Amino acid sequence: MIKKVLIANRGEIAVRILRACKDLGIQTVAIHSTADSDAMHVRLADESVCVGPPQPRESYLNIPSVISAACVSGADAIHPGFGFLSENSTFSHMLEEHGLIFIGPKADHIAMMGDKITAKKTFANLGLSTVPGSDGAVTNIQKALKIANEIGYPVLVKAAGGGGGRGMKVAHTEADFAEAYETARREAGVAFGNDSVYLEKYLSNPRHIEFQIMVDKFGNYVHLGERDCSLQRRNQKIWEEALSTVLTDDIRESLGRKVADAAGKLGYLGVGTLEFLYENEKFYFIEMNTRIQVEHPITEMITGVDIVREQILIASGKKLSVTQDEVKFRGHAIECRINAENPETFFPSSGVVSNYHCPGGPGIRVDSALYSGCKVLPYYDSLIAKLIVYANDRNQCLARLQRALNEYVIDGIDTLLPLHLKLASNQDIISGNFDIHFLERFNREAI
Ligand code: MV4
Repeated sequence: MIKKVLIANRGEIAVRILRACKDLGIQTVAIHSTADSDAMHVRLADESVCVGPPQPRESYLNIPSVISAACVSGADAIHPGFGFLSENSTFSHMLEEHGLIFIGPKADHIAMMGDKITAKKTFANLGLSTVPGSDGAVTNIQKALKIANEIGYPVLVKAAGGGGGRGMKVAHTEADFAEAYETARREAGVAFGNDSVYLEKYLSNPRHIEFQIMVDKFGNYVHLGERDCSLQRRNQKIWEEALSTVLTDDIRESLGRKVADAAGKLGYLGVGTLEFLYENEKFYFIEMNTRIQVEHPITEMITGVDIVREQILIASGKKLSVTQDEVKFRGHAIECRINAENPETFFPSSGVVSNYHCPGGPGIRVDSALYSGCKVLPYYDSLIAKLIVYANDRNQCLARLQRALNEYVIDGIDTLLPLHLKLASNQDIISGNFDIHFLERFNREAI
């Protein structure tokens, strides 16, 4: 069993991982930048190591500093959380060479899923349906145009190195195609150092639905159902739900089994998420994430499985603590991401939280590193808290969500709390009538 974990992250996810370690009796080491010495994750850890200046590149992303911190503190494993080094296959490979355990999948699988073309091919070969498109990379404009015409417009040009919505261009007609293709290629080359692109039919009004899976080293695997993450803005999810209102129990069971079987056959290790677009009653696999996700708590609430604990157990060479038969879905959960942003312009906000009161009571979970008097810093991601609400059904969950949002006090900075209050009472949200474009329309109509 792992005895000491270094948490290579900050903020709410570092605190979340610390809590799982404490529940398992595992010692914890926090790392922090010079700007974060008073941060909650540092206070709660057994030990802490400063790894550099405020800029992430020089601290939380500084591989030699992070590995040195693990070596001097005697940690035997590193949990990367999400963002930062979590999907860096070089980092995970380097840990192996230092005799350190990376709490995450094998380096090969991280690299494989980092290349969206390889990921798509891999899961298509394992029996998942994918969006109609080019067979792999397109390498010149003439061939690309011919394939785009065959697919039929609108066509999406996607970067192999992209993902999470970065490096995509839509061509609505044949006349638009050359520019979309050239721009996507050029931008991908600059952003990812890889100008490889592929083509897909553009789905105009999909929902974003993802399945959580876990695989141990004995080849046991399960899925934990799906999350509906359609409410997003510029590819930043704002509100997530489990389960989705669009899946029947039968579809969940059959697609869930297909997804888990595919991960099992691949010899994947650890937890992962397979992303799908859902349109006209069909699911299309698009990408796989090889990290713990921001929205994992809603799955924890409806299944009772502690996914971070499972990550640590899997990395320690233990068996999954549940079989598929033991996974039961109960009730409904919603997560609201509380970002330090202006709720209308989404402009990031920083400063001191002058007063903090966090909601509680039945069905409420808050994952956050905030406290009264803490600083919200401009160097890092604006996610400062996650309000996770659970109830027996979706309507009760929405009622509790309103109750909790009204109770929540975060003074001194702008937050998305007022936006969430509006969403929680919006008729389309209440009816479950939304797709990935809902928030753009909602913001436009609000002005
Ligand atoms: C798409 C799509 C429409 N058609 N692919 C954006 C994030 C990346 N994971 C894939 N994305 C999309 N791929 C086809 N063929 C629309 C999106 C998309 C999107 C997907 C999920 C959540 C939010 C999104 C916002 C804009 C576009």
